[in-house]
Amino acid sequence: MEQAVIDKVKELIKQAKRVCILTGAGVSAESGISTFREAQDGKGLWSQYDPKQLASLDGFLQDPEKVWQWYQWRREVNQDKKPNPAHITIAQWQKQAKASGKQEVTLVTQNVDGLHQQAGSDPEKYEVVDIHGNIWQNHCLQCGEKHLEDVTGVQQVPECKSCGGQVRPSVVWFGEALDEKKWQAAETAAFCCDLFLSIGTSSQVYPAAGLMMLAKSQGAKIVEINPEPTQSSVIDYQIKGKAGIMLSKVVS
Ligand code: BV8
Ligand code: ZN
Repeated sequence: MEQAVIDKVKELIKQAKRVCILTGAGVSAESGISTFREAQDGKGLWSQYDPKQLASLDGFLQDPEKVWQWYQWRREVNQDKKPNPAHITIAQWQKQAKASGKQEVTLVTQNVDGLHQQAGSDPEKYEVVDIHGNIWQNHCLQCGEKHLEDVTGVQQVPECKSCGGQVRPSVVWFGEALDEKKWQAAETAAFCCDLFLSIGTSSQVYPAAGLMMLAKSQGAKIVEINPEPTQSSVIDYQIKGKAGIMLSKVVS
């Protein structure tokens, strides 16, 4: 069964004119970055907290120091992580597609780890739309100004140089709206594609999880790559496996 699905998906990728790829934490798993749920490693300092609580505006407002330190811990444990074959295969595919002029490959990622960008997917050319932001950047909660200083090892919440406000990580928290422009680009990519690949995401977080339905509603073929298939009924082809291994099988 598996090989037949892989052959079919390989064919679809070759024929597709416009491809929309949505990635989640699973594509960074083989780089050693724990997925959102594993982030609480069960024994560490943070295991008693719920990530949805910490990764939320309310959580920050209630205890800015605790949320800031959780991000500092995540940045510390992830600063040496490198792109894995999944990130690299996608970036190379995008380059080849662009060079051939025959195919558009838009990558929408829920990940904030910056590994797609490190692998060569270029945010400037809208090749990667990081709809949940970027954990390596910070800005002021009050005035929005970017905080460009290096915050390595800073345990207190930094103060904004312009307005004295609180500096926060430039990620989208639960309960916060996504960046308008980025979300528009993501919706357009899902609406216009003829092939939608959902890779390494549990499809539980909205509005990102709705992109697959949007693609399906306008007739795109839906492919999922995940060792634990989600039960979404709109999926046409399910490849059960790790992104780093399966992607190199279907993208020639
Ligand atoms: C919004 C950045 C509205 C932060 C993230 C009730 C109350 C409150 C809110 C809601 C609610 N119900 C719905 C909502 C909306 C909420 C939501 O969807 N909640 C969920 C939990 C139900 N969404 C929001 O709040 C969004 N904003 O709706 O705003 C609004 C509108 C206008 C004005 C004001 C407000 C914002 C959502 C963004 C949250 N930020 N990240 C940070 O990182 O610190 S989400 C974060 O979690 C990730 O970015 C990611 O999106 C998500 C985790 O999901 P996945 O990436 O799928 O990862 P997960 O661990 O779940 O799964 C990993 C998968 O990989 C698994 O399936 C596994 O099998 C697979 N895998 C493992 N290994 C591999 C693999 N796959 C391939 N290869 C492998 N090797
Ligand atoms: Zn400010």
